[in-house]
Amino acid sequence: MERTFLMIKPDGVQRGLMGRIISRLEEKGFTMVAGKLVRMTEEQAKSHYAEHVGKDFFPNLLNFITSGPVFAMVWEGDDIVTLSRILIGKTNVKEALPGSIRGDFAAHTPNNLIHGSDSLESSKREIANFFEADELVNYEKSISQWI
Ligand code: IDP
Ligand code: MG
Repeated sequence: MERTFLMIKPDGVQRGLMGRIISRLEEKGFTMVAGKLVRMTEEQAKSHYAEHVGKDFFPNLLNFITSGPVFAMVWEGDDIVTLSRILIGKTNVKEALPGSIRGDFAAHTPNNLIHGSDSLESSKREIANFFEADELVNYEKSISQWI
């Protein structure tokens, strides 16, 4: 069982898509183990997107991601790092297929609604950037045997 960091970006919060995005993840069979609405600090955003600091789109990304609240979450499931990225869809909106969250709801690459960790290593670092260990809730869903 893996855990990953998923975050509804400010556009998803402002557009009222939190519920629909969370539904997609629930319907897939994943389990939310932590979630909170937060306004990212500049320092937290630079740490979260450390690999992109210095790229041409970074100033816009930093401005966007700190422009309003985000809904930060930790989700659990088998192979969830890979599977959640498929559910989210490709970064470039021109490549994000219908059926994926970005494919269905995002019309511009910078405003692509949701973040998902790209590896297990990233997920650990990103989770620690938002949550204390005791904020993650361990529980079993009785339906899990059917998923
Ligand atoms: P990801 O969110 O699919 O992992 P990354 O390459 O890690 O994509 O980029 C982080 C975020 O930066 C993207 O989700 C998107 O919001 C933004 N971004 C990435 N590439 C571009 C670009 O070429 N132009 C504008 N924004 C971009
Ligand atoms: Mg990324």
